[in-house]
Amino acid sequence: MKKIIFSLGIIGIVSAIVIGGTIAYFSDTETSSGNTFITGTLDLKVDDNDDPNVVHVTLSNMKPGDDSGYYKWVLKNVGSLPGILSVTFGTMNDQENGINTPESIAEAEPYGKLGARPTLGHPTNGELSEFIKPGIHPDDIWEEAKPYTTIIERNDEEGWFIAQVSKEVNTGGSCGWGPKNWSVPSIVISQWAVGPKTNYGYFGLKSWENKTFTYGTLAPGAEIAFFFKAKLESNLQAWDGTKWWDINDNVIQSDSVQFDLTFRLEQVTP
Ligand SMILES: [Ca+2]
Ligand SMILES: [Ca+2]
Ligand SMILES: [Ca+2]
Ligand SMILES: [Ca+2]
Repeated sequence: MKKIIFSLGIIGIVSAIVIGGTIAYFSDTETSSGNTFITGTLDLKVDDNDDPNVVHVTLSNMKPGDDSGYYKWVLKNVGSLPGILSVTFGTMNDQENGINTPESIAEAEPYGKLGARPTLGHPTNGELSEFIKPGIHPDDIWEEAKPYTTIIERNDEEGWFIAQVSKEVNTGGSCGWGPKNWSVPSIVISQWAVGPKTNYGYFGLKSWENKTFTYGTLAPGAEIAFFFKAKLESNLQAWDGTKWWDINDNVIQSDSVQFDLTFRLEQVTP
């Protein structure tokens, strides 16, 4: 019996090598004294699609109180080697899309004098990304999710935290990584502070511009989902690192923001 199992094991290994050879994305064969070495593959698929692993997100026509719901992308390592998976938020392409009268009045208000933007004034290319919240304040995590949520890192001045959620429960509005069959993330990346740039840097979605979040190692054949959610509070306010200031909600009228998400699978270096 033992012998039979052993033989099957050999067959399994042989067929795995043969299959690996035929589906290899790139392959390099070097022969020496009858031994063959075949290079492994590193290949990421996003929602079953191949490179360039970039998705475009457009947020427009939003109004205070809106919630985009979760965007979800399933990432799969279809190569033969483990890889380090990460996502990078691209440049926030904010657009003013015209300024109507209420927006013009709001944008003329020197809310910077309240401390949020002392010298910069309003950007003329729109400011939606500064007010979009890709997260939730730790105190606002939904009650049903609290017992399953463990905060791993937290920075209240910059307004973010990272948490681990042990059960498929909705924390109430954050992005991150999660099992592909879940509808919410299990590793929550939260940016809850919004508003114009301060000494602490940008807040809101704008603070994720050109930022990379690493998931960790994705084994060959493994899948994980990335979740993204955008929210506009029903009353726009600005965080300055210590407190909130009221903002005239009309500053974001007709504004839109576009950005890319780039998923990357990189070789694990020993
Ligand atoms: Ca506008
Ligand atoms: Ca503006
Ligand atoms: Ca307001
Ligand atoms: Ca605006």
